[in-house]
Amino acid sequence: MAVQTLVNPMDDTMKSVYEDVMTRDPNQPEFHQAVEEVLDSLSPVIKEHPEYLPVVKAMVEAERIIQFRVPWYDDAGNLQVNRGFRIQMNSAIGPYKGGLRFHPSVNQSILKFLAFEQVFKNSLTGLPMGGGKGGSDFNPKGKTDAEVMRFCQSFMMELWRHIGHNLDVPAGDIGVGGREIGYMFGMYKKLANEFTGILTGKGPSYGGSLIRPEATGYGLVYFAKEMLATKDKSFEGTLCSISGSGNVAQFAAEKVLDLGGKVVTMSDSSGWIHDPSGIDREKLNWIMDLKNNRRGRISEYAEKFDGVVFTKSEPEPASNGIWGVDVDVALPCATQNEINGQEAEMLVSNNVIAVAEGANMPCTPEAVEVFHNNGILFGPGKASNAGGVATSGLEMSQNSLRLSWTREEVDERLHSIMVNIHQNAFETAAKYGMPGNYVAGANIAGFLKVAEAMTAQGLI
Ligand code: NDP
Ligand code: 2IT
Repeated sequence: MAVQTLVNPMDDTMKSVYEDVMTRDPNQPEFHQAVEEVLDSLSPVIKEHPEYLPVVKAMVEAERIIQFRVPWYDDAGNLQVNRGFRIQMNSAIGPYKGGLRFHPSVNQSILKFLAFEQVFKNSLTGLPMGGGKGGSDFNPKGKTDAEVMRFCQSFMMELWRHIGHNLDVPAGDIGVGGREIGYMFGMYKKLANEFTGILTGKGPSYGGSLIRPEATGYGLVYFAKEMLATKDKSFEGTLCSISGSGNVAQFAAEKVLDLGGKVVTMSDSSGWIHDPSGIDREKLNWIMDLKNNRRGRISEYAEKFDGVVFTKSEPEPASNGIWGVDVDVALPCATQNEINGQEAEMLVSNNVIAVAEGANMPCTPEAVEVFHNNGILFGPGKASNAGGVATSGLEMSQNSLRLSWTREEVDERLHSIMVNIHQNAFETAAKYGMPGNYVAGANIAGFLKVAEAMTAQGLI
């Protein structure tokens, strides 16, 4: 049965908010895309709560945007100059919280879309975290450790004055993992002359939470498991395609294997591999070493293991056929807009049961419409990938308490947060007349908490 979607659902009030957003920042297509989807979902809420219209108008404007120069010296002694950003989007329910992305494509539009989505995602976790995002157009690929360290130190030399453990707590995202967090933490500690939980995703020896590296991927699969259960299905025996081979993709694959599924694809920005015999634990460990230690390309997997086909992607993003593989569950875990309408049709024609977003906004609006119109279970990133930031919230709690929880304790909390997010999105969608539409459910549930807090605080 098709999920009830709204065709041109934005009413006139929401349309005027959207037009203002586009007029103010006409060159920010990713931000427009993220805002449009939320405004589509909110029309029925504003009908019920007209007092929340000013909240919507305020929420589409960042509380503060910081942009700065990041000068650093490469190994040859040449000065390189990058651009750094931090978008402090909304602090109504807690300190700004969200990752840092280092990728050549980074600009205000991409970071504003990510910061905007983060506000709703963080609200859904039930933890006291506002929304933010930051990063740089720095490309870590091909840089030496020493160059990455000098870049991170220079980046933090400016960012440190704008953040704080009760003000804004960054973490990782694309291109920012344990290595970069470590270098930035060290610089912050030196400049501020204090040891606090200023960043999450830290190493376990200096205040990091166990399970934080695994959390986004594990949480994604916990969420997808809940979606499948609504149709009396499970991961046992399912075929899964995963895109990306970074942090989120690696641990999504691990959890799919734990639950008895078979992963047949992974990718990076140069292409994708199809392994019909399945990426088992041993092969996944090999990928983790390839990507995390040797920093190699996924094409090497096809050279190493028999029966694997590597397909080059030209140009980005990574797809170019990956979504044509016949699977039951698809987990896009690379980057934004990696599944378009046509690719969604390909998944549907292969009878995909569920698609859950590990990446932020990997499915275009056309793709989401295809899934909804064909009754495919669809988990939007702000719900399905919230496990990462939720566990960052748990890292902040442990830092404040000055103690560490066990793996089992953190994993249990992560699991129950994902079950709650699923239930909240599912029930909210039904309550507002769109049963099965997790996009509407997540947007509305995330919004209501922030709207109440902003209203109580006087919309300043
Ligand atoms: P990583 O940098 O660890 O991995 C990113 C993966 O995606 C790599 O395989 C990379 O390929 C590929 N990729 C990146 N950009 C592109 C592109 N433009 N085209 C094709 N492939 C691309 O990042 P994460 O795994 O942390 O992040 C992946 C996604 O998940 C992002 O959308 C991020 O915002 C989202 N996310 C991350 C969370 C986290 O906790 N880390 C939490 C919630 C969401 P290559 O190796 O060639 O660069
Ligand atoms: O998109 C995301 O939720 C993240 N990159 C994680 C943010 C965080 O603060 O852990």
